[in-house]
Amino acid sequence: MRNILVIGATGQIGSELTMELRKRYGNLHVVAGYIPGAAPDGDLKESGPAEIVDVTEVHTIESVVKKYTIDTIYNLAALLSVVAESKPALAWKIGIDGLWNVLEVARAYRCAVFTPSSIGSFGPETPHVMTPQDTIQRPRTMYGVTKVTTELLSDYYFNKYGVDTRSVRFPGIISSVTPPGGGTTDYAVDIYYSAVKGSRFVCPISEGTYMDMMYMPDALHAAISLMEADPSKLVHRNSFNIASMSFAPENIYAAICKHIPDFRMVYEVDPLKQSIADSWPDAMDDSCARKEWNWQPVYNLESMTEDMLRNLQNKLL
Ligand code: AKB
Repeated sequence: MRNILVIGATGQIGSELTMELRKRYGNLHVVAGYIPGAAPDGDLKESGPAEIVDVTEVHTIESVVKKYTIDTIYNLAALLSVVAESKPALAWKIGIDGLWNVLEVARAYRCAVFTPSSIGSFGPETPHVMTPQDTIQRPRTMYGVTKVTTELLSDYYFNKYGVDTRSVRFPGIISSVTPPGGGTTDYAVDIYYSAVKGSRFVCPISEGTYMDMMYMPDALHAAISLMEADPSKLVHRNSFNIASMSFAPENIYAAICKHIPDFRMVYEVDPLKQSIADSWPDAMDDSCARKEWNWQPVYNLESMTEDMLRNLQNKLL
């Protein structure tokens, strides 16, 4: 039985990952780590332990790891790509100084650590189509710089100290539960809210801009199954390309229109978001993840759209 700490448990991925881990390992075995001002509520609060954990304050990590004899940490503390461009120092402090603290505690208390990377770890010189697992990574965003550093530092702690670090490069994650904030791929969540509310969607990303995206259940499955994978089969660790669908705004719009034919979308391109999107892959090659730990997604654009619209109709109407 594992004892798990999720850092950033009230964020977009953390809120659902914590509940999924509690289903799997038992409520009392999964601690929701949150920062003051982002306390858990509802099921997340009721179903299991919650503690203040601020990655920038190493003692808050250490005391929770000691108190609950934690052996696995999911470190989800980060600023997303757009907001990191306006707060680069904070993005570094949380993403890298915070990771350093997590890895130091993991080294001392022999914890395994999952810290996600992202499609944002790639840059304009990266091959955009079927982006290979091992390729050039020269991002020009602070988010990307922190993600490449995350990959390198996590591998360093594995090679130098034997800390069991593992990671995936997440695409844009789509979910109906907790909205993302400050990302380049957020439009692919916002569009569903507009469609269900019956409002016109103003798309900040231009027609023809392809990016990898993933439905939350597949993202959760990826993180958990990688951490459960047989380590002897892992050639790579930090970090694996994972993919399930790649689309441009006109594709997701068309998928929604099959269910809501009078839905309208117009383009009003945001130059920052567009330049970030243009520097990211169109679609990644995830064959190493498939081979080394049997990664296999379930959802495609059509099945995700059906599920998203059903869930948001229940939530909003
Ligand atoms: C973002 O858009 O910043 C994130 C990501 C792809 O890492 N969703």
